[in-house]
Amino acid sequence: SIPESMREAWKNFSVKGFNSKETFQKEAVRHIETTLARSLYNCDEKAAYAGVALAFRDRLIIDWNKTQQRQTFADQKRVYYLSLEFLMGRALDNAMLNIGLKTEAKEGLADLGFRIEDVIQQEHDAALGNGGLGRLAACFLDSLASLNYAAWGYGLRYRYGIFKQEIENGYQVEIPDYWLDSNYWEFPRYDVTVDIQFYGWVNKYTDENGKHITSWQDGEIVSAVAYDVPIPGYGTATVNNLRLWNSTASSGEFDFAKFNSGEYESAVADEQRAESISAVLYPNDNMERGKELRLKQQYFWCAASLYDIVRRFKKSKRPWKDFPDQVAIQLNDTHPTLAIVELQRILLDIEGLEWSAAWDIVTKTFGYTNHTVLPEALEKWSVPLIQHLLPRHLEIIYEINLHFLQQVERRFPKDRDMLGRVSIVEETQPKMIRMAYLAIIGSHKVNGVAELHSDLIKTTIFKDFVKIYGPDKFTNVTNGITPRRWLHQANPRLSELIASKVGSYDFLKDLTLLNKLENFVDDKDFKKEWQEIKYANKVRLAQHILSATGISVNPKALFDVQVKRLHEYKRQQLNIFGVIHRYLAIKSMSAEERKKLAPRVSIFGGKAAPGYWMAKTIIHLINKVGDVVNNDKDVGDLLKVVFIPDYNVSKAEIIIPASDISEHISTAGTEASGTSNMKFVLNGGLVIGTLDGANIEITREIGEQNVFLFGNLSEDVEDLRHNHFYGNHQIDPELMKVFDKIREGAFGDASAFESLVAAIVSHGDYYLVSDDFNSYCKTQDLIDETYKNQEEWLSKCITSVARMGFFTSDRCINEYADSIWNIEPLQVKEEAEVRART
Ligand code: GLG
Repeated sequence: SIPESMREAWKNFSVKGFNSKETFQKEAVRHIETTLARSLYNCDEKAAYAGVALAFRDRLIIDWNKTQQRQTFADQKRVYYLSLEFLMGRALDNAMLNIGLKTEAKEGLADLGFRIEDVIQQEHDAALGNGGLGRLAACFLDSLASLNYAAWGYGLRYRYGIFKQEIENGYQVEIPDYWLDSNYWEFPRYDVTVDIQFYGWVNKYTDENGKHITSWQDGEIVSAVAYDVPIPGYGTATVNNLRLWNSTASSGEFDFAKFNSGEYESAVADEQRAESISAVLYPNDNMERGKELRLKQQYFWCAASLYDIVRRFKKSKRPWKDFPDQVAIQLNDTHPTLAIVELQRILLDIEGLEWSAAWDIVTKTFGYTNHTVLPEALEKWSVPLIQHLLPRHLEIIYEINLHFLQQVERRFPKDRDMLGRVSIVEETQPKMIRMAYLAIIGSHKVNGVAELHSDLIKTTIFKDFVKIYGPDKFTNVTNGITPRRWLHQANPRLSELIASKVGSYDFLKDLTLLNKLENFVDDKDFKKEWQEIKYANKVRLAQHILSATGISVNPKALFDVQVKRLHEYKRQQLNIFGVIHRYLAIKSMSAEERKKLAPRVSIFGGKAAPGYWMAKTIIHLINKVGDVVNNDKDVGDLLKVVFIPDYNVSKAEIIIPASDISEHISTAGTEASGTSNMKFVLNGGLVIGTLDGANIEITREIGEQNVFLFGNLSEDVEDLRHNHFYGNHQIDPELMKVFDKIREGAFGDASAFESLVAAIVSHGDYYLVSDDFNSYCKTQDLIDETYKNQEEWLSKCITSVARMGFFTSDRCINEYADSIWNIEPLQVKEEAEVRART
């Protein structure tokens, strides 16, 4: 329908995007001189970064436009990944590598007087997530684009990401992370603005034609404005979209009447209330706190995203029953469960469908991923709160529940208790809505994130639902990580060495090709190079540690790393008690014995939720132990203890490649999967771990002889806990010595650590720290012994990397596509031209 002459004109002038060093330089300098109004004389590294980022953003958006057009013309089914968290980290390096123009940028920058490494360092992390769940979403976006799936992410554009952590006198201090000033990777879409309603009341009436109408009326309106972030695939022209919603006062709502009548302050207050919805990321990992503003965030984001998805579908003019053939929506945990209710509301109240036709569409559209069995993380919202904020949605939830319970009653007429157990409504005071149950009932598939976890949800928290729906509704998709960021970008030298052995960089698109490395396990030169790379990575980390903490560590020592969110179930306390045990052992050794010991650096990092006292106490203890051990002349280089402040994605990229041993030591049955375990092994480090989450599958893939396993099994945990309370609970004697030392005040004021010790000695040791202590320490001794034989150690590392192919997020996304979303990739013709050259 567009006239030929117009097409021609557009074609002549449409932007091509740079593809060489010179054209890159031209674009970067143009942005520095015009967009940023700087020049040769006042361009610092920050400005250079901004210019390069803007040049690459432009480059991405050209392919973004084409991708969106292509996907629309192909009329393809799209997948929408709804996640309250996207822990993206830095974008520039990733964009350069995925497009394949890093070498050009590096050389171009050098001519202009900048080192690319320094420029990359200027970028502020996009830290819109807490931990594994948010980073998984980011890895998924990378794989979806790299595999050419038509996929959009939907999230919130928080003004404040996860707080910045500082350590003062050994305590965690939280600093707000205001990151938007320096974010060059988004496009505001003021034309994509959706009005979102809250509060109000439900009006039911019969119209002049005798039709029953239900309408949600009045209340408060807040606007959602779309901000788009381009997501480049690796070695393909596909650039997908991450759409983040920003809340503002509705333009109709900023009350000029109030403003003119002198109520300026109250008009401003409305504005601020609206903006507060997308203001902050809740900083809790694996823990829900039931705050009203959080529920507002959830509805705001679900409603805006669904409005967008439905509008896109309606453009196709297809009948409603086709909706699930065009749209798959994946719920990343229960946070977006209200989307189920919102779609049902749209279909019923706005589109006028019958209940069962609408519900059929809804359940075929949604899939739900569970990420945890921890009871404190399972979301419940109080009925009065939902009633107040979303009155129509509460009605619909009750009706969903009614239909569901009737169905259950028919199937299990004799099981009276069943109804109470599986009801969406928990009969407490106040009544609570169980979001996980609603998510299961409203989805066609439910998946866990590692085999053990997927089995556990079927036998524990969702057991009744397996009886009701049968086992096929429940499935497993073991998590994965993107090798682009977590190998190629974080560890370029190792990536290059691997490419030189396996023949090309194709392993970054098909990670199973790593298995060719097994041929080189005995190759002396190869091993030497491998070892040198690890050493260089350790030197780089040692430099970071020195500048961040003032502690000097020896890169020749064994680096033992535990970096992840602080949580009792992840058991950083077990690690630090083990460190104290080691310290006491060193103190009691003769000089001769000390000489035989392998020097070790124990490295910790991770944030504690600001309200999680016990987690903060563990950080405090780690720092206090460090103060004592690091300054003890008897100990010297034999043991150093470091807490790296403000662990985030960009720090992970420095820390992970430098690890010899990393710790994944959760109480068996508590860590759904873990994903850092995969990153560490992929970077040539070994792991010490419990038989939990993905550790089990990693062991199966790389071989038991290459993993340091210890501790009780998940099937024994319940009995052990029971015995702690009703049997004879004996604390491990070696652990008792550690506690005695703490209580003596060896690490400062003993009262600061009382609750930490009491949790184990007097309150039942819920996380089985004492039960696993002995086997943990013995396994650490075995690690010392093994490390002494560097040849053997290196063979283990190389063999492990060779067998890690399974853990790419590409495999994981293909499984979701086949077994849950039923979508096919959309092949890109230009792909051949867009090679990854770096
Ligand atoms: C969860 C779990 C992790 C899991 C991650 C991604 O605790 O074990 O690896 O999601 O599925 N809340 C989380 O971070």
